[in-house]
Amino acid sequence: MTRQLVTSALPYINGIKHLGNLVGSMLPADVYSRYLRQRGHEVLFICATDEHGTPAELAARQAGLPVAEFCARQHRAQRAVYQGFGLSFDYFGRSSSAQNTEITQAFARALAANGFIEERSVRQVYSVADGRFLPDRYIVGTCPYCGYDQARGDQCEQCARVLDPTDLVDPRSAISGSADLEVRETRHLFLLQSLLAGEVEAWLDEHARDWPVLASSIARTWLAEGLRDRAITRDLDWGVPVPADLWLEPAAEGKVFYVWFDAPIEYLGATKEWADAGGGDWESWWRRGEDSVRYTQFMGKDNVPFHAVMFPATQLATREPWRMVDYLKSFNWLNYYGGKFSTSRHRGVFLDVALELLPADYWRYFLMAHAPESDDSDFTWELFRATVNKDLADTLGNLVNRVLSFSRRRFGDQVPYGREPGEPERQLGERIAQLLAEYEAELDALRFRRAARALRALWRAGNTYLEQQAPWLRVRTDPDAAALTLRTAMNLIHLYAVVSEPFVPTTARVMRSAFALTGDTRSWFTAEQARALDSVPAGTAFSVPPVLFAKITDEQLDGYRSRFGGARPAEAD
Ligand code: B3M
Ligand code: ZN
Repeated sequence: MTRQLVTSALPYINGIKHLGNLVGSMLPADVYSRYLRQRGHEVLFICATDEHGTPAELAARQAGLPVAEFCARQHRAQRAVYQGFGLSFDYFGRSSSAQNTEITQAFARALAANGFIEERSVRQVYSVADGRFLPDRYIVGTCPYCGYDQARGDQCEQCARVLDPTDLVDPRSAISGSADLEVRETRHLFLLQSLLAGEVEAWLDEHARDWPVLASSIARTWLAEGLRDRAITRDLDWGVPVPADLWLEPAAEGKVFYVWFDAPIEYLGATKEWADAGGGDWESWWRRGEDSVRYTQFMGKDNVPFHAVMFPATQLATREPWRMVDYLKSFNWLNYYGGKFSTSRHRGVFLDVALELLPADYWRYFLMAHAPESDDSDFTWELFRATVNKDLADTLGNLVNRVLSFSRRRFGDQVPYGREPGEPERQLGERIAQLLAEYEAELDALRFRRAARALRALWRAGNTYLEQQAPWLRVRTDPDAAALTLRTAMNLIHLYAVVSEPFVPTTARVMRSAFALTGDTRSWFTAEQARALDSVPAGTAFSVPPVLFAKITDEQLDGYRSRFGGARPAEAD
């Protein structure tokens, strides 16, 4: 079995994320990590909060907290929510950690030593009232093209034109509103990416062949537009300090690395945090050596250029044997009634609120079954209800409760024997083994919607078998036949408990613990075991768990729609 390194894009620190963020990175990474562990791989699943940059500073200011304190609190809040969703990170770190600072600075020194860093003077907008340089997007003014008066210095949101801050009419600071702006000279370190374009391209040629089209085409487009040198430092206080020895002239005070420079390095930083907390040897995961590690990344499509082009360029430029991504899984957007989920406008469903409404498994299953893989997909309460009620409540939950409670009523607290399996059971075993193989193939290929479909087909096969055998009727005339059906169904439940775990881990645990199996260490089913359906022998004591999934009622649906807004947003919104 190979060692498997899995990372999810790092959620930004400025607030609790929404369902779209979850399904675009952390949740599929969790499903995949759980699956790999169950298949016997050694897995290291790493994530962290991405804590630097201007948005963090501004959010802290708005909360009236020093930025370090704000980030510490937000980190705890996000961690709690991810725990609530059952995300099985081996470590959930912080990009503001000492470990990340150390590795980021070491990376920068290596880049400088190899001649890939150049100090340049640039002219940038300075806000006198705010006492700081303003990033382009924090300068607002009137768009010279369409007259929109809230256009940002990097782009007009109304006409979508890309702007330069100096294009704006009546520019002012987005932070204070002050118009007292000047253009000042400042010095920054540039990473000479233009020198690395050929290498990155060669690397992509060799490694991106089997990536999903979404990821490889974004990477290609970026490369085709040309890799430009880019500033990797900023005039800010909050961030990884730029070491003094990297500047030509001494004392470039108050400079930190750009957040997108240190954020991907935090994948390594968080691994070192894990190691320092007693986890293991971090370098064995990140230094290319003899032993094989497969590295899979998960992210939304907007993050692809940074992971497929820029971070690889940085890694290559260190001239050190760092592990680079083997497979990059990227996602489109999950929309909310055809419009964007929006953190700033509070549109859509946020993760803390979602968990107050319903248990994690309802969300996990829905999101993965409708993951925006090949296209954007849409969250609507109607679709959510239909999925929960049909797949989770009717198909899986109902089978479990019906079989166990009926068997207890008719045959007592132990799995009944009945008679020897016959042709229907043989056919069922065949079907289950075949569907399980499909499910595995989809998960191996990281096709999550199709994996969810195969899982649903496994659950359905059990329902079909039960309908055909109808033990509820048969029990009157042929109790042994009914007992055989129930025993077989209970074996299905045990199989479902094991193989559904990546998608619905909490429910899987409940299903599994219904059976008093001694030494139940099975972590997966081979084809042969799936065909045999005999992991729960007759005589095993069992209990009937509470209803696994409650159906979402009309009143609930109405309540959700009116609370969260269940309609297409007006175009101008
Ligand atoms: N924090 C995602 C975002 O905020 C960004 C990902 C970093 S991954 C190294 O859009
Ligand atoms: Zn405009």
